[in-house]
Amino acid sequence: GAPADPETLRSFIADGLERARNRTHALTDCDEEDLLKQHSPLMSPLVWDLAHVGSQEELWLVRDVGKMEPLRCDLDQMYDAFQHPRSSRTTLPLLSPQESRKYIAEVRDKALDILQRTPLEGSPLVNRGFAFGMIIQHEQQHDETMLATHQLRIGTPVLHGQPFAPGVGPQDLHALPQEVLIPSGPFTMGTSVEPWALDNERPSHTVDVPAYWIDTLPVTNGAYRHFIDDGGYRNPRWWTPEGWDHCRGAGLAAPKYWERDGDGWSRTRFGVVEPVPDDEPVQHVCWFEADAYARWTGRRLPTEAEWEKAARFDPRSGRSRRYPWGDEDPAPHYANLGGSALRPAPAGSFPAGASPLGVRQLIGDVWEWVSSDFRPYPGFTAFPYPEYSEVFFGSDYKVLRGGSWAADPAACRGTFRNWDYPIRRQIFTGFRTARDVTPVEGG
Ligand code: AVJ
Ligand code: FE
Repeated sequence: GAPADPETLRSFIADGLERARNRTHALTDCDEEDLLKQHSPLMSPLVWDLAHVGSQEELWLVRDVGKMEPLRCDLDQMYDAFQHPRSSRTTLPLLSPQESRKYIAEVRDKALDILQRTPLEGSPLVNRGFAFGMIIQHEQQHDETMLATHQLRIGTPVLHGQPFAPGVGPQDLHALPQEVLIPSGPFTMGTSVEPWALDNERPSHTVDVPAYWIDTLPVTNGAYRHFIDDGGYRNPRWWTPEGWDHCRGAGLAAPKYWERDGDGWSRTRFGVVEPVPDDEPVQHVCWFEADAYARWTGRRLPTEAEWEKAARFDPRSGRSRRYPWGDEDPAPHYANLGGSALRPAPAGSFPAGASPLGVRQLIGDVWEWVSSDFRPYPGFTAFPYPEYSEVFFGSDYKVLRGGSWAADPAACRGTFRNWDYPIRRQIFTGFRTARDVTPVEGG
């Protein structure tokens, strides 16, 4: 996390900004045509994301924190996500790729000057470098969005996955219990102390959670296939009424990107066709599919509080950790984050990343749908702007937890909350299931 000492904090921020920018450049290092094209009505052209990260950086770091004159007022509307739906952005007079790179580099130069001269304390906006942390997270979130665009792209592959760190693979699968009992009792949810936590993660508050069982691992492709084979997509019994309408209307029959291949399944991953690997956490399922699968197994999705208690609660100390493995920042032996793998790790990987009670892969690999709607915590205040979270609160959006393989460590924590519509599948989403404790089990 953000260091306390101001000089160490400054270099930590500069490093975070640079890592995000390197990633942005790597994800936009393709033909002009690929950058300008609408790969899917669900996504912006990559060149919009490219300039949008600079536009947000100008707004918050150059104008708000630095109190400097605007560089490009004329771009504000064009790169405001609320002004133009994603499907319409190719019709805008967007900056070219070259102009976008030049613009974001100019903004970055100014932001780095401002970083050197701004005291990282005083107002909540700059305290412990918050605004800089917010901008790092913003760019990293758009980098994940650009990966979803790349996955939708048709054509010769331009991205190539890197292997996992040695020794993180599944070794003790046979010894792992299917599910873990989380004892009843209160735990601390959310945070008031994590310096770069966003408004929707705040404030910390106590939630009393009855005992429940939760899957040790995310649901795998192999397990999910049994749901398909059992006619899960053709049986309204497993679906909510809206879910069933959507399943029928959209013609859902398998996770997005799956194709029938003889009596098995294959999928295209960033332009390369491969068999669907049984041992990998399922991804590209919407909330309705996750919910239906859970009901088919006689179980349910965990609530958001259940997910966070499984991920953070340490029964020995009674306190909530920053991550399942403890308070240390993510590292390659703890979790699959950062986007370079281009895939989730096999279920059962990362024994070092397990929670105190033994739940695995809560951080990284796939975003996990939970049953809960995206709502504010008690005592929520929008900060620094209502359009980050507040305008999305309500019953339209479902919560996603834990971060995917495409999320960067800077934008992933035990308290981090993501959200999307329950029909969304182009994002890197999976899930795990839970169940109540029966009276016999004595919860
Ligand atoms: C938190 C991932 C839902 O991508 O819409 C990016 C993050 N907010 N720019 C999104 C965000 C503004 C947001 N999600
Ligand atoms: Fe944005």
